[in-house]
Amino acid sequence: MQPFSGLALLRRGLSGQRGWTTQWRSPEPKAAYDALIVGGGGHGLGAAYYLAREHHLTNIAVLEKGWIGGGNTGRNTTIIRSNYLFDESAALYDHAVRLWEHLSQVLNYNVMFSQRGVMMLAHTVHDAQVFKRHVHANRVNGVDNEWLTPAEAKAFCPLLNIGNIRYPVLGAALQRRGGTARHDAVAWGYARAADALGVDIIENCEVTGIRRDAGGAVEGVETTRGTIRAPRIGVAASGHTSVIMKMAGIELPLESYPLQALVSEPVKPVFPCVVMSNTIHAYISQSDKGELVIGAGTDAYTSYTQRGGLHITSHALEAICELFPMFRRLRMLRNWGGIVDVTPDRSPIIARTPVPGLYVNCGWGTGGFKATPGSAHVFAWTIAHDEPHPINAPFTLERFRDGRLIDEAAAAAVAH
Ligand code: FAD
Ligand code: PYC
Repeated sequence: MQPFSGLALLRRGLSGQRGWTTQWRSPEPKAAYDALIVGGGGHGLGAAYYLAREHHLTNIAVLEKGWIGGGNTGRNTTIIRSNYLFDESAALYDHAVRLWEHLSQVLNYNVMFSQRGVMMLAHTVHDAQVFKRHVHANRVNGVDNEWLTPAEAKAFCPLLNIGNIRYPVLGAALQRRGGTARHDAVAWGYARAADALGVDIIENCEVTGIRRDAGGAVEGVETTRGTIRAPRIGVAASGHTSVIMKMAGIELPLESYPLQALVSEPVKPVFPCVVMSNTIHAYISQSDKGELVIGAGTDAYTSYTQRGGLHITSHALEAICELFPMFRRLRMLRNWGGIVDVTPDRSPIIARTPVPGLYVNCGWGTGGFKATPGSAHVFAWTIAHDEPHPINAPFTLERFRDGRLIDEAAAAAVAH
């Protein structure tokens, strides 16, 4: 895309946007492709982009049942960090952070990545011990993380109330390279770049069945827009992954829960960073539009309902108002939910499956947005080579059978 001067932009806007072109094509599905990606969120679109750019597989399509980015990619609170405990996770999430650092330039699309720092509050002795363990483990892995005293935490985020509150702030872990990005720009940026390399992005196309040949390998999908054949299929459908994998006879260790968030009316820039508190189930940042972006823990029950609920919202707001009393008089604009796919060890599955030609990228639970470029990059590798990239080799489906779990329940940092 050519950059416009302010005047050129104004002229185009006033001319009814004449001359503007769409950012990606809207093709009819072909009868056959070399590979299909199911799910047009960041992970699916990113995987298609890396398949085309790095593995030269361009006769491929992304099938999305709704509109791209309409799932969790466009519903999340955009927190990016890599302060996970285990070596395997540090390698995966920091791979993503390193790709985020150049993503706008690589895609020539401003994803508004802002490394404003993510601070995780400790309210109990147990929290403090866990976070200090994370700080040390992260540093061993070359991932930045530091322990702050309550006074240092307040200096970093001056609105924080460290006074006499129900859950006192005993300290905090700060990852300065963490931050936020503009969620739908990530979907749009990958879509535009993938389309430019020849990838077909097909919206309003729900996968309703997976076809297998006599030997059991995949040979295509049934969709609401007809049968599409392909010898390789990658599924990146977050909360609906288990529904799709069941079509191929595979049962996954996933539970799908709603995760809710809300935003306030927009205000002037007042909040310089991201603050999270797992113990009291709330976290907060400020978007570039000025809205305070606030989230809660997962709902208590499994469900496919993408709605917000007042009881969850009020619980999160009680916590936020105690930590940041100056927000007590802010009005809230809207709330919503997304469906997150949670594994028993709170780590993702990025792997081949027992069905030849079928690959899965799922189990990101409450925390997959931060991983988008890294996850997409290694998933594309896995599909192209029919074997995992060294970074995702530990994130198999078999680990749940073999007991090689990567337990990141504490690093997930959002209560489930
Ligand atoms: P999605 O973006 O959900 O894409 C999957 C797509 O598959 C969807 O568009 C869906 O329509 C499509 N699909 C489903 N079934 C079919 C079918 N049968 N046929 C065709 N298409 C299908 N993560 C963080 O790292 N930081 C955060 O701050 C954060 N906050 C969150 C806050 C909320 C409220 C929620 C809900 C999630 C949050 N997450 C966060 C998690 C994060 O959003 C997800 O892990 C991530 O976006 C998953 O991306 P994806 O591309 O795998 O899935
Ligand atoms: O994984 O950092 C995270 C996160 C924050 C809010 C939801 N998930």
